[in-house]
Amino acid sequence: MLYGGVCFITDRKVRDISVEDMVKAVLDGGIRWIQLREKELPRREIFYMAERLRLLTRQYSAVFIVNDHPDIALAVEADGVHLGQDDFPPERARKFMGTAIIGHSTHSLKEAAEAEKKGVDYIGFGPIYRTTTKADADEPKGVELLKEVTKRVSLPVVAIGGIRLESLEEVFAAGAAAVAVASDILRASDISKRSMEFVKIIEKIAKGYNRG
Ligand code: 3NM
Repeated sequence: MLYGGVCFITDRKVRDISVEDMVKAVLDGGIRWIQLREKELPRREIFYMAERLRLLTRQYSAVFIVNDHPDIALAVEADGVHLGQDDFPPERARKFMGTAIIGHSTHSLKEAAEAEKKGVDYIGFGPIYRTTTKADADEPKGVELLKEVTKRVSLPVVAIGGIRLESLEEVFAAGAAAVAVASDILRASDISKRSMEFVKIIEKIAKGYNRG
């Protein structure tokens, strides 16, 4: 599994608390992969937010990824950047990001296959299920297409979009290396407890696979 198998994606629209509070709660629940995804604030604010989250994630030895902004990722010494189809080209980001992690969003088999030539470390594929978190999300792609992508593409595939605790069995069975989750964790009454449930179920699934 990639970086513990679950990436938490920040979203202030789903839950009206500070990103520091949500990330702290998620880290306390045991998740060790955080992505700062901030679409509304000026880049200056995103930079300061990223700087604070870098400090926090370092205290937990967690992987920290900045969405959309390779310069901010480098400036705060994040572990990497996640780039969408309309963001800075990942193959060019590779040139100045060295060995930092580069993730890339894909929404079709074609995009997933093309990502293999871009020198990225993993791809996101989705939305697997219906999601309201991403404003311009496609129609759900479903687990059958996810299965096809994981079969055809050698990069680790991170399943995203409407992922819930109840979806974990089937998305990992479809070959996902990890899941990326926002609302299922943020809507929970206890964010830490929900995060812990994700970690526990994924550990159990991973053990099952090891037994082969
Ligand atoms: N990207 P939730 S779906 C950020 O399909 C994002 O690339 C997607 O949030 C894609 O877990 C998505 O609340 C939203 O559905 C993920």
